[in-house]
Formats: sequence, C-alpha cells, structure tokens
Amino acid sequence: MTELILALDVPDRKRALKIAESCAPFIDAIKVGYPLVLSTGLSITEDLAGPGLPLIADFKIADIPNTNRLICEAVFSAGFDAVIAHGFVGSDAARACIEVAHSHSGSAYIVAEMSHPGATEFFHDGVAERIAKLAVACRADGIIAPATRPERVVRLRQIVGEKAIYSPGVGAQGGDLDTIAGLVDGVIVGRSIYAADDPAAAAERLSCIRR
Ligand code: 3DU
Repeated sequence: MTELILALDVPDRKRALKIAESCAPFIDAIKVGYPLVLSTGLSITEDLAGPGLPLIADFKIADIPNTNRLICEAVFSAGFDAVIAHGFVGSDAARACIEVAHSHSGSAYIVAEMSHPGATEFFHDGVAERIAKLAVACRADGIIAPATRPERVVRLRQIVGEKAIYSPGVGAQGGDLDTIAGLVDGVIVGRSIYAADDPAAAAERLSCIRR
C-alpha cells in the first residue's frame, strides 16, 4: 500500500480544518508546513487531532545541531508525530533532529532531493545520493524524494533500501501519480487536493494508491 499524505498548505485555520476533516477518510497523514503554522501557531496540532491522523511537521529544518534540537523539541512537544529536516546541513545537524524525534517516539525524514525545477541547480553530481546515505547512516526513518523525477527516486531507493520514501510533486508540479506510487511509500499532495472545488472528492480519487 502507498500512503496518501495531504500537504495542508492552507494559511487559514477554519478552511484548513474543514479540508482536513472532509479528506480524513481518504488520507493517511497530514503534513503541516510554514504556510499554515505561521498563520495559526503550533496549537494547530490540537485542532487537527480530531481524525487521529499522524501529523508531520514539514519545517525543512536546516540549522546548527543545537538550534535543530530546540526546534524539534518544540515540534514534538506541540504534538507532531514526525518532522522533515534537510540533510545538506550535515550529519550532526540531521542527527540532532532524528534523536529528538526518536526520544519522543516520533519519526524524522530527511530531504534528499527536491522536486521543483531549480532543485537541479544544486542537487546534482551525487549530492542527493550522499544525503540519502547520510539519512541511512544517521538512522533517519526515511527520505523525501521528487515525484517529478521518478528515475531519481529509483536511484535513491537503491541507497535507502526499505526505509520510507515520501514523494511530493504529484499534480500541480507535474508528477504523475501512477508512475510514482509504485516506487515510494507515500505520496505527498497539496494543491491537487486542497485547491480542488471538492477537496474530499479529489482526495478520494487519489486514494486509489492506498489499495
Ligand atoms: O505541489 P503541491 O501543492 O502538491 O505541494 C507539495 C508539498 O510538498 C508542499 O507542501 C511542498 O512544500 C512540499 N515539498 C515539495 O513540494 C517538494 C519537496 O522537495 C519537498 C517538499
């Protein structure tokens, strides 16, 4: 089964909650990033707790180990179940996030390669492969890899083995659901769900990957 993760990039508490509630039967987790949390604060986790879905804090944390640790403590104390951090900052910084996550019985995912066109300006010549190796060495729970470049996902799978790969970039960014679904553990979808006229119907359609 491939999970469907809703990227709830909706900077409005009321609208975000309405979308989360209506989509809940069709999704496996909710990813919260800066657009929502900067408008609502970390207490959004309390409002989103209703459906009982795992909450992933996508803060793409990229600081020194001590600051990363402080950020992750705040994230898990607020009730998040998982965090997404950058790996390019190095193993000590990534490890700080992973250790805090695990001390709270949570998970930490490392961004190995991003999905937008500009990502290729720096993620090339083996950079993503090195970050994926770092994620394995630091005992991360998985990596984030681009649905827009399935061939890169195949390559990164060779490195991370059975660790989870979660993949954004389907729909609005041009990635194809059917192509990527068989390669990864979870697909992260934002606009194709929350910007649809009927977000629940859109989530239900995409949830075919969960079978
Ligand atoms: O393009 P969408 O609207 O489906 O949203 C994708 C989400 O995944 C969004 O929250 C974005 O910040 C996140 N993401 C990427 O799109 C690409 C990455 O490499 C990492 C995270």
